[in-house]
Amino acid sequence: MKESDNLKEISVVTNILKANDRIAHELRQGFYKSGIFVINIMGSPGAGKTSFLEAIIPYLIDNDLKVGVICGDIATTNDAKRISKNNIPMVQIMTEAFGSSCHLDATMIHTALGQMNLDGLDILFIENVGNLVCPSVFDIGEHARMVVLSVTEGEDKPRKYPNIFQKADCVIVSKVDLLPYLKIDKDEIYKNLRWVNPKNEIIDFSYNDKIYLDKWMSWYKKFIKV
Ligand SMILES: Nc1nc2c(ncn2[C@@H]2O[C@H](COP(=O)(O)OP(=O)(O)OP(=O)(O)O)[C@@H](O)[C@H]2O)c(=O)[nH]1
Ligand SMILES: [Mg+2]
Repeated sequence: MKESDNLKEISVVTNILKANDRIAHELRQGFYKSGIFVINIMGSPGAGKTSFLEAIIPYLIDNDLKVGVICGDIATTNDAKRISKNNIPMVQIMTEAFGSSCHLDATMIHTALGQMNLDGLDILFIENVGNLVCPSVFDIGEHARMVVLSVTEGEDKPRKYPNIFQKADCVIVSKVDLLPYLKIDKDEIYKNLRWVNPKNEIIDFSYNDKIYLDKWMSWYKKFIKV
């Protein structure tokens, strides 16, 4: 391959990201005008993204907030089925229709919004495709980024996949109820998260205990005021 071919490839990737960022910027402006706060939830496959949503949605509804969800997966409508029990506006994106993409992008979100009733929504959660790498590169018009990191993934993941944690506003350390059964040092997970990003909020989570939802709510209220 000639050096000039390499350069062409780089410029194509740059153009794709630029086009994505333009659409994401327009989406964010639209959300802002409609008073919808948008949270992009990322994390490894099985980290507990949907479980967090299953816990937080009824809690937010009880707090008089209107919530919508876009779920992203390569295949299946499993997550949508779990979330739909709450009877809220929601859409499942299956990226196999977009070449089995390992992340969501702004065009997919734009398409999904065309199928949703956003009237009166306060919060729109977007559950990204399970992956610790690619979702961090694509702006999807969100106002905040959350990463769900389960304690079963090991202490070193923030250092191995730093980008996603560097760009996060909030990290949920999930499945803490399993700690007594694992050889995992939670302090070490926190230390590694702080090492890659000293600023983001870190909140423990287990679907067994509502106290973690109160902590998330405190972060949310603080964040939307800034
Ligand atoms: N013990 C325990 N298990 C959990 C917790 N949260 C999630 N799990 C389990 O972890 C598994 C994966 O959870 P999901 O919520 O489907 O994970 P996800 O990140 O949405 O997965 P993908 O969408 O496939 O990437 C399920 O079997 C959950 O029951 C938790 O707080 N404690
Ligand atoms: Mg899920």
